[in-house]
Amino acid sequence: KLVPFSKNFLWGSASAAYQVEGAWNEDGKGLSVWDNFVQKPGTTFKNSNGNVAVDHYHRFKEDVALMAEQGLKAYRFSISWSRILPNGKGTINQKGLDFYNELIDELLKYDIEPIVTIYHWDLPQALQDEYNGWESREIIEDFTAYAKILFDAFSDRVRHWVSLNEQNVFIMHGYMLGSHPPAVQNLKRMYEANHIANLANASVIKAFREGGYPGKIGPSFAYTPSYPVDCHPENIIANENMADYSAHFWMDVYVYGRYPKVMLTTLEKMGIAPTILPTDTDLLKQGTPDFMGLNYYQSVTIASNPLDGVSFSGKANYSGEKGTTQEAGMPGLFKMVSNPYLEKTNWDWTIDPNGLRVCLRRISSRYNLPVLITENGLGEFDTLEDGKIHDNERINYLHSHCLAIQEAITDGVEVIGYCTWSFTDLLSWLNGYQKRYGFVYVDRDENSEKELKRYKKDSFYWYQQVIKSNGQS
Ligand code: BGP
Repeated sequence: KLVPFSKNFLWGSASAAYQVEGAWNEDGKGLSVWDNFVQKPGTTFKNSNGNVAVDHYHRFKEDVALMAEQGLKAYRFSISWSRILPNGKGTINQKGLDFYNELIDELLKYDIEPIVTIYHWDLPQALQDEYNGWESREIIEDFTAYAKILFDAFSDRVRHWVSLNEQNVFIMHGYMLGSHPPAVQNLKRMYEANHIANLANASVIKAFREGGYPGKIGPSFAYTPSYPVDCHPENIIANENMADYSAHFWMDVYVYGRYPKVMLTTLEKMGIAPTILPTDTDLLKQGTPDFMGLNYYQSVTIASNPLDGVSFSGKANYSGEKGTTQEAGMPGLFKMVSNPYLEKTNWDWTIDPNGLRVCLRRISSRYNLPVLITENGLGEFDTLEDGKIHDNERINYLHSHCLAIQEAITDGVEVIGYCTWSFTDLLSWLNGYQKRYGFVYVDRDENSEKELKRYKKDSFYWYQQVIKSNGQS
């Protein structure tokens, strides 16, 4: 028998500043690395950008009213660093603080709990220019100072803070795949930048504690759990490599303040291990999270990969043409292969609710932390017909994942809440506007903003019932 969701379970939905706000150069906002990156032709799908996005900056009251109509208990959004500090540090832009103050107050008016992400990838360009952003230890102090401004301004009303969103994703895309800014492809620099991001994350959590602010704080991690393709010993080891490489390498540092030994040894052998100073370990151990934020979309299946095998240089599917993803992996460590038991989306992401249960159980058992699911959802083409959007696939996806959460709760995992990705449709970083995730359809093409009218999808009403019945429907 399944254990019911707790009475104060946070049924929520999520977004990120760059993906919804627009107003990229208004009211004193400074440039972010994404504002710059999208100017270069060919960096995103059909050159889509967040200059206007879905204009949440000007329409947040309309969006929050829709959240209230749906009955949301929580809304996770991120703060644009360069809206608060146009140069990344120094003078505060009061209009930036005003915007988020108004947004928070508007949410609270309807009893919607704000969950605030401090960093969702839009690094101030000024810091990239000055010292190469995440590659310099100077960012630790600047990121902490920025976070303290937010704690001072909003912690009277915010109870859950997300420090870094998907460090594993912005670091790997930024420094290995070259598909996010600063679009570097250099593993040595990647592991250095990653280590510095770990220190910055810990420093912010430490500052939160030392400041005596109320509430809880933790990072959001993009956990893609992996399964061995079969029980061949080489595939079992490949899957162990993948688990260390893609999951423990980050979460162990957040929680235990140290890297998994086997992975570190591998990086040392390759000459790409980060420089770890003796004082770093102290800082990491002082900045451990209150909860683990979990972003879950899909699982992967793993096989062994010889030293001259596939790398991550193959084509990724950013267009929605099913079956166009090429095999990828780390030579000598692992590669990803198809799972015959799982369906895939048009972007070749597996649909695997059981994978969410696996993540929840593993986080709970390995780290003994409560979990806040900060993202989960289905990206698809949706069609607007007579003002309606029949997104049954999304309903099925979310429904099966809610069941998996309940199973994990029954297994003994403490789950604080569930934020679907996303509330309104929004910009997908590399996949443009045609890949939609929202409960609310926004009428917008890749390169034409239309009138950005909002339409409630079928899933909007479905989730309304889920919230109303506290997960019983
Ligand atoms: C996560 C990000 C989100 C969001 C989501 C969907 O990695 O935190 O910002 O974009 O993935 O991914 P995509 O837009 O690539 O489909």
